[in-house]
Amino acid sequence: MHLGLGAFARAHTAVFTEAAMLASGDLDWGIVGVTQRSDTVARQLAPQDGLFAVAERGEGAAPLRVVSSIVEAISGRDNPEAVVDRIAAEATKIVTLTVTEKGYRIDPRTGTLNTGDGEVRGDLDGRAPLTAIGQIVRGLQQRSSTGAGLITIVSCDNLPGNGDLTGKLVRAFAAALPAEEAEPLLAWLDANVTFPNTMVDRMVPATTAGDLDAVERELGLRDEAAVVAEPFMQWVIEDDFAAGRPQWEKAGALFSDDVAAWETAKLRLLNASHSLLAYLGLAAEKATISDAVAEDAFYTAARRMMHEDVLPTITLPDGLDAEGYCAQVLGRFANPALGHTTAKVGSDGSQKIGLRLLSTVRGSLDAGREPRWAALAVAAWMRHVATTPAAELNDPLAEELRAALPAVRSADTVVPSLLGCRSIFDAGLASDARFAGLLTHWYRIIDTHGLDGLRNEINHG
Ligand code: CS2
Repeated sequence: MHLGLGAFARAHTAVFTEAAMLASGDLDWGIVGVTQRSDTVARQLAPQDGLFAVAERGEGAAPLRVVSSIVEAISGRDNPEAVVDRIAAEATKIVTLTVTEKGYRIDPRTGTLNTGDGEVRGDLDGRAPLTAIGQIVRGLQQRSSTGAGLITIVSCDNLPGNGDLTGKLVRAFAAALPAEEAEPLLAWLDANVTFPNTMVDRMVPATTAGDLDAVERELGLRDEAAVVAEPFMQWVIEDDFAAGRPQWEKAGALFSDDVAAWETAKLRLLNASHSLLAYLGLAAEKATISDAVAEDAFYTAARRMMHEDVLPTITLPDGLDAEGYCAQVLGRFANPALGHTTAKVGSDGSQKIGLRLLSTVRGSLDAGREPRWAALAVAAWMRHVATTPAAELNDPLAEELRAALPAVRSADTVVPSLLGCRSIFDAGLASDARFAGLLTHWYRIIDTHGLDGLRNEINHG
């Protein structure tokens, strides 16, 4: 089962799974994909028998590939009972998920499931579940009563300790059920379900109409579910599977006991500089990440953030060379054929900056250093929030952010107002004068001196 059948899942998990099956000859696997909020991909894949093309873009691109590992695509919104039944089915051995940060419905104040969230409440109250965690728990609950046996839940989202976190959320949901249901279910979960941690990596932009036309010319067929992706792909997985798995290592996945270190490195180096470039790019009207990184000053800011703010605050996994990794990441951002938009990477900032950037800010401040570049990224995000027309801000906390913003918007008013959002900044960070000073400094430069001011400050400040 795969929950969250977006472009990333098709270009990553489905490709790894098919490649593993072909390389190992173990053909007994197939993916039932579930779309979460929108049924578009399920509707696109159904008449194509689940087949779709992956078009790699950029240097080293492989020829167009038609992927056949998805055997069924269902709309979770329209068929929630089917999702529960499939998770409960004896034939299902693994549930993978790519539902994005916001799909986990975490309460940022507690770090666990937000049981006050209306959708989570709806699922807890017993309707056919619509949230990912609700779907998993209801499926597992049914599984526990039919004796369908062991199963593995694999989060493939950009969250630190994504497996441990998913296990925690699943248990929190189970514990919030009436006691007579909760107790046996929690005991069953302990004995029957594993939640390995993973780190996933591949840049996959949203497919455009132009991409579909290009694929049609190459393939000679119209493929409504085609995806484009960079050539690079990586998957690091903790080998903790309760009921078997495809031999993903034969497709290049790395099984490791040190996934946490891989995930931290990827989130704070790659995703953090992706966000930095997205918000600087949005401020300077650059439509794509490759346009943003082509601006020398922005390239410098990303590079210096990685080297000066991030690397001193993390421990790299064995086998990862810092210099090589950072250079490779910047090279991947520069891929001009990918068309990864700054708007897409800049979306859902409230869900991303804490994990990607504030972790580095905190680590640097604790060590007595100024997180100059990570603060630039946060300031650029703040300015994006303050200058984007209310209806256009693509963020699940848009309402809360809008309510926090002052009527008159300048560095001196926006920074303290947004720092007051406890869903994003904890009290310690919000009251740190060094951090506030850096944010105000950068915000003012972006706001009043524009691109030239930024160039000047980044290069000579
Ligand atoms: C990006 C990621 O949209 C975003 O927030 O930073 O989706 C990024 O492209 C992937 O994590 C790369 O593996």
